[in-house]
Amino acid sequence: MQTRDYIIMEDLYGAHNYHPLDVVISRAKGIWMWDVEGKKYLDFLSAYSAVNQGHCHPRIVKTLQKQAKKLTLTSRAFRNDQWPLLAKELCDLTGFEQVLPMNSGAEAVETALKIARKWAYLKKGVPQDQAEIIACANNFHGRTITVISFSTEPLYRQDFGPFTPGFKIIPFGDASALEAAITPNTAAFLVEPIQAEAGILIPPDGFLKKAREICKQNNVLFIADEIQTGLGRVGRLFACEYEGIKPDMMVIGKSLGGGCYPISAVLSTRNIMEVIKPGQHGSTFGGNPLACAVAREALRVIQEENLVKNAEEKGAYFLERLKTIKSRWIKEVRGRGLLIGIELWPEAGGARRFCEELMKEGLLCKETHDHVIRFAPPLIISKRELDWAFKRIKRVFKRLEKS
Ligand code: IF1
Repeated sequence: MQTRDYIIMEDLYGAHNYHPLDVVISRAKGIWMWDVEGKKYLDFLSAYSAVNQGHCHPRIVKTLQKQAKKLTLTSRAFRNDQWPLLAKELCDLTGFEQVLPMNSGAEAVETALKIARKWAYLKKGVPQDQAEIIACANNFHGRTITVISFSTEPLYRQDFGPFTPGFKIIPFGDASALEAAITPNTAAFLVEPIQAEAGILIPPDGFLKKAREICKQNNVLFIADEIQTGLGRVGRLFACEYEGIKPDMMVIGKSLGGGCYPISAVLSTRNIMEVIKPGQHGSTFGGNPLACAVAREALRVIQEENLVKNAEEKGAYFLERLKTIKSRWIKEVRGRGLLIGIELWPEAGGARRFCEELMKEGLLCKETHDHVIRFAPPLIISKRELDWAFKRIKRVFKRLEKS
């Protein structure tokens, strides 16, 4: 079968909830991917930061294989010998006290919201069913009905109502709006420290710190969604570190599974986590030994291969190089670590056609919304490989400007 055959089959039998680039990948290693015809590409997306450690990382794959032969699933009806170790290692790494394991990012976000509501009733004394949670405009936290209930993107909400009540929206980066939105019934403030899907939007300096203080003063939980920004992507282990803040709850996912296995988690303090009692929340696959073994190795790889530092250094280098591209179509180049966006003016005709041209050059990336080209290579990338990519990006800008 060739590329075209796979595409025809996918479009016939697969639901059309995506509009992927027309490339069919069958193999990948490190930062490279190969399509079914054997053409090689540089992965400049990392499955939306789920493959920070690089594709098929030998250590992670080996751990996956070893654990798969030993024990894969017990459910939480019984205990297994991997989950306690992952929970402890995550706490040691992050400074949180307890972890609740789930599978997908959206599930972990929902879990954090459930904990926050219960905390509001049990610990803060909010009257039953009155808890409010504040989120930010242009947020992205996943696709479940509750999570899209506080999305501000019509595309994600259209015809999916009725929605879950109890959410309020403030502009991203506006601390006084947060302060004004808080009432005695506010349970939590949920925020992405950098809004990735919204177009790699970095909040004004001091916003997260101020928001954190406001939450503390008002007995409101500060929940950071580090699902995409976390685990090294932005040049710190977590994006919140840029402002030296520690959330009450943090949600992680994506490359926690090393690109091999889905796993997500909510981290918090004992005092908050203890509001959840046996039977009140769970998941068949949450905390399964296969996921936990993979996640433990995925975390070790991030630390032992210095991926956080590499993301910081290579990201800064690449950002500077991108800024040297002279094009009337570029509105702004911005990013932190290896989460970088090029925002185009509308005259550029949309980011999608740039991604399609880059694909022809052997570089795979994905636009976000209409006008931002997003770059997020695996964190193992070298300077030489970034130079390779840069040459092609520059070439594509030149070519499209002429056409
Ligand atoms: C898709 C976006 C990225 C996330 C944050 C929670 C989740 C995500 C900050 C939910 C997921 C993914 C979902 C994926 C595309 C991708 C994405 F463009 F849609 F926004 F990365 F930028 N919080 N982001 O970024 O995690 O349930 O998917 O495991 O196609 O929906 P999930």
